[in-house]
Amino acid sequence: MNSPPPLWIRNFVEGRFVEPDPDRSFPAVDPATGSVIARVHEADRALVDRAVTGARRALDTGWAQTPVRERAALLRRAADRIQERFEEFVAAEVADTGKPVTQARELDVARALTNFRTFADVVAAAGQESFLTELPGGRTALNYAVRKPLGVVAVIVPWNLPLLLLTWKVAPALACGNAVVVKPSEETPATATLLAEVLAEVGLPAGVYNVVHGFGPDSAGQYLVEHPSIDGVTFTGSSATGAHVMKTVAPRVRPVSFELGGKNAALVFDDVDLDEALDGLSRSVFTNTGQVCLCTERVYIQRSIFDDIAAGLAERARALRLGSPLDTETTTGPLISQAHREKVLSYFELAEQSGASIIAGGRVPELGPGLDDGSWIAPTLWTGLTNADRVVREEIFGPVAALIPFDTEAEAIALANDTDYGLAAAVWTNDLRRGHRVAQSMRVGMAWVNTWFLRDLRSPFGGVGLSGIGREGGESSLHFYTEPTNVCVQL
Ligand code: NAD
Ligand code: 6OD
Repeated sequence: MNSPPPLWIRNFVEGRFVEPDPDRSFPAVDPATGSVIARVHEADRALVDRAVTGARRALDTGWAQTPVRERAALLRRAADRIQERFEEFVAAEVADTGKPVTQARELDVARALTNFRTFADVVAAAGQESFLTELPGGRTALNYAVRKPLGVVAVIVPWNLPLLLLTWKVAPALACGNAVVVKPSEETPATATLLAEVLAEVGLPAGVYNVVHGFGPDSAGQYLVEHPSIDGVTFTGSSATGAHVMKTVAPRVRPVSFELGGKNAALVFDDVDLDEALDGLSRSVFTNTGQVCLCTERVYIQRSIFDDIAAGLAERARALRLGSPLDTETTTGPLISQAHREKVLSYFELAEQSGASIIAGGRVPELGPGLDDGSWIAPTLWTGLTNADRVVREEIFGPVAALIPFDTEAEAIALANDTDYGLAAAVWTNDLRRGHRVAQSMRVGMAWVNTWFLRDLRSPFGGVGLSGIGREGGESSLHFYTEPTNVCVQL
């Protein structure tokens, strides 16, 4: 019997899907089941070149000059069209990542709509900087900055929140009149491809949005960042890859915006409402199976409530429901791949070697036929570790956290800031003054008080140290995706 032809995930270049080459392809795997769900056409250097060259042509033949109100209207139509095709996006994201369908609906795809609508509003409301300069003799000069698109922007994104993170960059880039060449993660190619259909349907000119599939080194990612016609790179991914990308673009002095890894701390003070803090902590450790750059992997707890918080968090970890992503009762999906699970498990071993006690999880769960070939892992909590241990210093990117006691506020701040990363922190306290004080003393890009991952997309997002370079969000995005020309007129 003949097997059915594979479902192809294709590259999108110059406004068209490219005929796939079976000799240059790789499988897309559902991490919940381990089964192959599609084949992905890996772009070669020539195809990446066509994408970049086509993007440049699209810019030069009119997109860069399109009036802002037209670009904003197009972004709004894109959001409306994603809404119409909502369940297709949900299904594609769930199949690629294994994440629970409820999360895909409420977070991933919902945020794609909001990303497009927010940046339509932001760009429509944006003004220009101007200064009236007083000169000797009573004369004046008018300085004003004209903002122009950055140009052809390489957009490279990871697998954890594929559509959310992609549209977080594509929406402002298009709003500002750029053309983009997108390289989604090799693990999650589907929704970037679906977005190509949507953007074509709502009338985005050919060549403005391109998708090239493949890996990083010696593949589409590297070909893209090496391309001499790229005007800037916006990248979300690991700190190691970010450093590599920076080195690649350095000889051509291209701007980069980097949203990188994290080893985020939560600081829990003894005045908290225990249940409220525990619900928040549980969300911040386990959301998306711990595969969110903002997830908490270090929980510092004031000693007098350490046992209560440890017991309550362990209870919540055990209550999480691992299972079919399509079951609306499922709270927790698999890790993205077997390779990533190997990495996470290597930290389980390290924790054991460092003398940690496991108070929840610590193993590969058995979920029964159909799921046992997936890359599942039990949500896991350790006590007995210190900031000196690798498990507490390195990003693991799984549903795990180390729980560590502290005595004083000063000690908590020092422990939380004792990291090479600097993405996010969450402070849990009912003392308003302490909340502000501690949050402001965190060496991070984003600090929350009594909440986590609450986002206003107009506020700056990014990290310090190994966690990144630059900020995106609201005005910060407009700054990255445009170049100003200052005009000075003596009056
Ligand atoms: P990764 O760095 O391995 O890959 C990210 C992307 O870069 C992928 O598309 C990959 O194919 C591409 N890539 C890899 N090598 C490349 C190269 N040499 N040149 C060009 N492109 C290359 O990261 P990942 O494993 O996909 O994602 C997990 C990491 O992303 C974690 O470290 C996580 O913290 C980080 N992350 C950060 C944020 C943030 O906003 N700060 C958000 C999400 C994820
Ligand atoms: O909420 C966002 O805009 C954002 N960039 C989230 C990043 C999550 C990291 O995994």
